[in-house]
Amino acid sequence: MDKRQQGKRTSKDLQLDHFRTDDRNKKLTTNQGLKMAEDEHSLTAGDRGPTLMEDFHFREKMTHFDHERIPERVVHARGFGMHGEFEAYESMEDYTKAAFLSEKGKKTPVFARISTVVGQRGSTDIPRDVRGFAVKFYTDEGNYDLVGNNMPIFFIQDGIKFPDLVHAIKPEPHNEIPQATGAHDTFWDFVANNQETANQVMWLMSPRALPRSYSMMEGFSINTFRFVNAKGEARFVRFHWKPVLGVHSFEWDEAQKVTGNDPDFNRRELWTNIEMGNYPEWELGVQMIEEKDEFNFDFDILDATKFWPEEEIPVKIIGKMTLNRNVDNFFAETEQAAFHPGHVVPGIDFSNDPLLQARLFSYTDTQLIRLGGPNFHELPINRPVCPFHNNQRDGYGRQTINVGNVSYHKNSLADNTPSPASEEEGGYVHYQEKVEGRKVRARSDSFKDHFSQARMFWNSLADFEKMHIIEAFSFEIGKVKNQNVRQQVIDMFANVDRDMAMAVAKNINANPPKGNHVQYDKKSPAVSMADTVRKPQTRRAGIIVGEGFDGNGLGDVLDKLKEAGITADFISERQGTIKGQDGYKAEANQTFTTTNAVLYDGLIIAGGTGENAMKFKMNASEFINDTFKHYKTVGVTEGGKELFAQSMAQEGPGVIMAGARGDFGKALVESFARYKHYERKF
Ligand code: HDE
Repeated sequence: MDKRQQGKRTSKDLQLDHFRTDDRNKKLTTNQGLKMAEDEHSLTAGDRGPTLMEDFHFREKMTHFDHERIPERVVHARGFGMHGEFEAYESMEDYTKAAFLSEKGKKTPVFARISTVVGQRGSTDIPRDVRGFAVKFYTDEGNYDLVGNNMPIFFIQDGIKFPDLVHAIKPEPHNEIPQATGAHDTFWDFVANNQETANQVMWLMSPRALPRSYSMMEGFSINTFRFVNAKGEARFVRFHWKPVLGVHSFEWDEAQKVTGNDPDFNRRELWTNIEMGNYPEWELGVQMIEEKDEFNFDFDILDATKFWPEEEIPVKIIGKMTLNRNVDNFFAETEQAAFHPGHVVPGIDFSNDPLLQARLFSYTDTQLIRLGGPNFHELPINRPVCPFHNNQRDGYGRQTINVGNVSYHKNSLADNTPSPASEEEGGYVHYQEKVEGRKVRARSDSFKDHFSQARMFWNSLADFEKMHIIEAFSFEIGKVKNQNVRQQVIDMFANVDRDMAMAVAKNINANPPKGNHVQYDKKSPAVSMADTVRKPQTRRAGIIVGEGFDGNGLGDVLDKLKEAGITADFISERQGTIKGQDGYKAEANQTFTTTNAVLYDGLIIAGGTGENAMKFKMNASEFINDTFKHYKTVGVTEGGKELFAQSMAQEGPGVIMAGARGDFGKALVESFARYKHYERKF
């Protein structure tokens, strides 16, 4: 509790105090509070005899252990949660009566959980996958959950297809292979037979599917919601989270190696940065469409497989979220957090987006099995910070002790309380949208263009992103065994871009695609990562040092990196003090085996050697080659030039040679801020 300072704490944090327990320096007891004199031996009849039935301590301890696991989430099983705060930049009263957006500077506690979708709870942080981006706002008017993803669109248009999609992308049911990836027959079979997936699949093949950090990815509501103001006027709205550090991603080769070296990379990175006070931040933006303009676009604004181009519908930035506190207990907080897009507050309402409508059913339903009954709202992490009163009672694990004999409405015994609140008193009133129609199982024709926007995405990308997509398709479809499915996918994506499909067909030895792409020339530059924000903060440098390294050449590099917020590890063949020339010393905290080049945003080569000179060279070369291949910074001091020359790397963009460009440290910081040097050609 030491890190929590009175005064800076949110209402949620203070509420959680009632549930926190610190077991340090306490006597061990049973769950009934009985102090136990022994905890290492079962109660037995004689020291070699059978265990006795009356050993309540053994039974309690073992029974609790036997029941420790709950089902993991059916999707988004692997996630990472953090506490923080949201601050509104201005009053949004003209658009919504939501109190947490009503005043400039108003702060609201939040809990965010970022997740992968497909992999199981124990899988990796860095598969090619969509990331979930769920935020619970503990507002004065009740919990508001913004449950989004890191891409602005989804695979399907109607939620009734969600079980099919998830069955297809999860490991195949007969052998539960492969884990955390869509690179297998059933997923691509689903894609080819459900062509509404085209747009989302293009995004999934792009670098967006491999975020370098959770703090370097966007978040989107995807679904269309409504803002409603106090006058009852409504607008359609979609939400965006824009990371302050910009959008940055791994290469696929890099991601696979990160998985091997540190499958917890993304969560470890955020945990560590939060502990160090480098808090991840995102600005919240909204795109709004007037009701009268509902049909003024060449896509349907209720279709979750379409993004709203930012150039046509600008994003208004309305606040900032800062995540500034790690959880005390992963299970109690992150695992038990229950999000739901239907947790809304007055001023936020739904649209008829058929994907959203299905979600409004699914989330409560899934919590009932996962969290074991209808009282999951009482779990500390899920409790609103405002009071809640109704006539619901009982159920597994009920904690609230409702006093009195009335648990029904209407009543006279308790004077008709708890009573509904009027709209003026903050009561939620659903937007009175007029609806009429025949009951049909059908989809509007306005949902049927599956390729124009997928092509718009392709048209808007930089060369490095297009190359990434071709390589991703080649990997993923290259893993598909069924030739028919492979060909169907190639033919399908020729609708997006014929040359792209041709290139993939060549790589996987499929037939050239039939047909040509749709004629759609519009672009939306905002969907490309090319012009993103580039900052040095939270970047990681590895400095290779061997015995006799060039300490002089490093000069003030360490200070410059630190000033810029870049952390550095010294890497050598062993941990401990490494002696350089001219009396310099470095404390190597990592070795070629405890770490790997892919875990850094760039390397600095300070030269030197090891006990086995050949092995040192081979290790250093491998580190340099990977860093260079993944377009990252390679800095070389005078004494590091020999090691650099022995690698496959070459001078060029992002390779900073000491002495060549004035201030070495400054040039390195700029290069780390830039991160990837895609101008580098192979
Ligand atoms: Fe979810 N989704 N989803 N989803 N989703 C779940 O709820 C579902 C969809 C998203 O960190 C489940 O508590 C359906 C879109 C996130 O705990 C489940 C459909 C988007 C999380 C569920 C979708 C999301 C979930 C599983 C199609 C982005 C993790 C566990 C109609 C806008 C929340 C759970 C967390 C989790 C259903 C589609 C985001 C089964 C039926 C689109 C971030 O209820």
